This record gives sequence, structure tokens and C-alpha cells, in this order.
Amino acid sequence: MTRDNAISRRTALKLTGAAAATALVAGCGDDDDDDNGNGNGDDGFEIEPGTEITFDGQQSGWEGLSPDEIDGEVNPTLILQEGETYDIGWTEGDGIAHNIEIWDENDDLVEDYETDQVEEPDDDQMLEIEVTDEMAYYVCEPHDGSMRGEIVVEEGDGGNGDDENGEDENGEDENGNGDDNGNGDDE
Ligand SMILES: [Cu+2]
Repeated sequence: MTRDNAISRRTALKLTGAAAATALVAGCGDDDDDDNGNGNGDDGFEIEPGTEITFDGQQSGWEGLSPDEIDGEVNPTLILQEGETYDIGWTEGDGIAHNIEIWDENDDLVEDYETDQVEEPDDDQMLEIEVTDEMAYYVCEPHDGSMRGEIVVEEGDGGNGDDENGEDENGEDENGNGDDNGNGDDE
């Protein structure tokens, strides 16, 4: 690979400096991908309201099972809509006792969103949550260092009717400004 790259780079320079310059610009233009709607990998995964979010509880981290977007992702950042409800929990595990809790940015429990610690998950390990802007993490209390994922709350305060139209989502993705708001709150 290295050798090939060296050759092709030299060839490109010989052929035309303009083409090489263009290639460099394109290489740095990761933003283009985000504009196409693939920004989820970096910033988190936008989850449809009402979705059941399930994990495989491994001591090394939460491994996403469903929805498909988070399948195989470890501690994926979940982008949830304020005021909407979701089911979140774990349906498989490694035989070690885990639970799931929703924490705020100070690592305090939000509402009473916590489950008992069990070795084999059952229905009680699924939390039905109504999203508030306090929510910052989903964690396993005994393993809160490794089994911790971020929750990013998308505010629905643009108006009560906006969520239905999905106009908020589109606008934020194109501008890329939505993330700035979220980061400011966290810190
Ligand atoms: Cu755990």
C-alpha cells in the first residue's frame, strides 16, 4: 500500500499539480459526508420516538442490538427527542450482574429511572423513559466507567407542532448547528 501510494502520488504530481491539490482538498472534506446525512457515526444516533432501544450488557460496554443503527456499536450516543418516550434496556448479557439507569450530567439519577441488578435480564430491565433535557447518560451502576453511553437530547421547544413535521431535524442536519447547542449544555 505504502509503495503504491508513493508511486501514485508522484505520478499525480507529474501529471498535474492541480489534480493533486484537488485530491488533497477532497481528502480533507469530511464535512461533505455529514451533509449527506451520515453524520450519525460521529455525533450519535438519532432514534425515532417510541423506538425500543436494546443492548447486550457486557461488562466492557453496552453493545447495541436494536434499532439497526446501533447494532454492534459500543456505548453509542443516542440522540433522543425531548418530551418523547422510548423503551431502553438490555435483553442479553454476559452473566455478570448489571442494571440500567438514566443519569444527568452530574451522574445523578434522573427521576426513578433505574432497574435492579440482575445477572439475566428480563422485562424489568426495560425502562420506559420520557425524555427530559436533564438526561445525559445511560449507565450500568456497578460498571459506570465502562458501561456508559451518552444521551443527547434534541429540544422540541421550537413549538408543539414542529416535532410532527420533522422540520427541526432537517434544519439542524443541514446547518450542523444543532450540535453546538447540545455541547454547550453539557459543559
Ligand atoms: Cu454492568
